[in-house]
Amino acid sequence: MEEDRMFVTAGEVAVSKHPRLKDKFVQYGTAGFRGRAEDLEHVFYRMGLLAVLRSKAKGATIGMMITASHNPEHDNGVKLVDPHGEMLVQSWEGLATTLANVSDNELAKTLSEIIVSEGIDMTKPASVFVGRDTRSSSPSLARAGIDGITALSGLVKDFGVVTTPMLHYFVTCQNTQGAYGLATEEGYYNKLISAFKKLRAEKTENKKYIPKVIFDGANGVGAVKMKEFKARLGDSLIVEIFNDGNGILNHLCGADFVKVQQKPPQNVPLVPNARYVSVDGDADRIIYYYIDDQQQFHMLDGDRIATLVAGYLMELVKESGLSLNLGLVQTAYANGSSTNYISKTLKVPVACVPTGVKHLHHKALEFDIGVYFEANGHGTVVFKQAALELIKSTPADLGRRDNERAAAERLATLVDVINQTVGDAISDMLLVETVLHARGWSMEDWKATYSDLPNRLLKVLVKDREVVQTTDAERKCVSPTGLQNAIDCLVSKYSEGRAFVRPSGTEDVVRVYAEASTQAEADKLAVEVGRAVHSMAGGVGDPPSL
Ligand code: 16G
Ligand code: MG
Repeated sequence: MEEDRMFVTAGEVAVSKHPRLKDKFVQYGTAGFRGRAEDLEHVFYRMGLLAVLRSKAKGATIGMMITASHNPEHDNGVKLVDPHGEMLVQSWEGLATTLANVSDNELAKTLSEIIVSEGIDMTKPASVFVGRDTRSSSPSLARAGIDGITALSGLVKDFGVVTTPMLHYFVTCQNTQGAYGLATEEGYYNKLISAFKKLRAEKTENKKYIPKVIFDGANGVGAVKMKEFKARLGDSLIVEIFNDGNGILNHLCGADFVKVQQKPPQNVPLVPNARYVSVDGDADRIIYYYIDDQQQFHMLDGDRIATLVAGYLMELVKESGLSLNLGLVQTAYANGSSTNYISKTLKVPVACVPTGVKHLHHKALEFDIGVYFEANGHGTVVFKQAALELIKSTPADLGRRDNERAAAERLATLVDVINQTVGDAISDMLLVETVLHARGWSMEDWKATYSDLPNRLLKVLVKDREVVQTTDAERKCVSPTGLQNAIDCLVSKYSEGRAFVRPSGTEDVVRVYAEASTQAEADKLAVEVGRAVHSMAGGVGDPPSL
């Protein structure tokens, strides 16, 4: 059969151009495949093959993004993007893992097995959009991926260097026949920036908002694309770009560095009360921060962005008189104070799901308007189609009051500032800037909405992280037996104490999170819980300390 011949050729290309050199197991995890770039060439080739099968299976364009996000420069990674910009469906993660690990000789057979098990019609066309970050290994790995796509006669559109959320956006635009926007860079900039400027044109009373941000691009694609935004934003928002690509990617800079180290990045001038943002290596995460008059550092992370945005959207929904339900989705990492503030003060319902964008995104789709954010700065807002139609038709509905129509109009414009397909650092920045502008807030005003509970993150090296298993959105540990009891006992000694442990999806470690009423207590609780993990879950090396 035709496909058998094609699969044999795909196997031959694997052997001749992208052979699997080491027998090292790789797994498609929460963010696709990640690891040392030099070990991954065959994986990229095979993901090109799989992208073609996925495209045929869905009858739609699929995305292939080459990035290792906030990992060091020497790493790389690949993830596939499903037709509506979602992460690859979970059932295919297993297929990806299988395909990546078989020997070159078994490749043709494995491809045949996949088309049988998934009922794929190989006569259907296939189209794959490819994007990559700025890593030095990305061009050649993208080439390997593209070789995989062409080996199975898939159509390729190579977008070159783009942020992860831009690629998600292009895939969605393509599969909605342009209804979501144009699948081009210019289309993307235009949609976001014209909505942003339109909202800016409205006056604000409070002059505490200053239209200027200092931007840390992590020496990655975020800096490259922010330059494009800056050129188009004009004086609607002044952006000063640092870590713009002259230094090492993600090294002592970027959103992950700032979030984990709780300090400003390198190579950025520190001006008291100025507004700072850092994005990560593929620009799908963002963290805000500032330095006060006493040189004290204050971080406004994903929880803060979520509460700011959800609070503002809630106000617009109420003002517009539309009956739309709005909810916020968080993970166990969300600061307890943010959950309290949003649910008790702002009265927005909150759901908690396991870590990983796919879980948050999926849950958010259950609301008419779903806001989701991980504390680490990844998040966005998603709108149900019916909700969107209602919002967009309200401004012209003369049966409604003027203030209702005006609020709906604002909401409708705000929708276009948002990249709904996945968390997008730059789009999120424009969204935050819009809300701060509308409220006339300084960073201090934003920060004053609630006080974070002090917290500490730790990681514990273990022989096998899978020994630790959790339930209840990772908030309870069910294995090893007795560990949850031990955690409960430790937590009960602390005022406002809370702690949980979970196996990392991206590193060979168990993560520990603890919060308490003071930093010293949060630190102590984290260490105690870390030691319990170390002794009960097969810790390696010394028990954790700070
Ligand atoms: C991945 C996830 C991110 C999550 C992180 C947790 C995606 C696209 N990314 O980067 O959402 O916060 O993993 O890492 O889903 P961990 O499992 O090592 O703690
Ligand atoms: Mg990222």
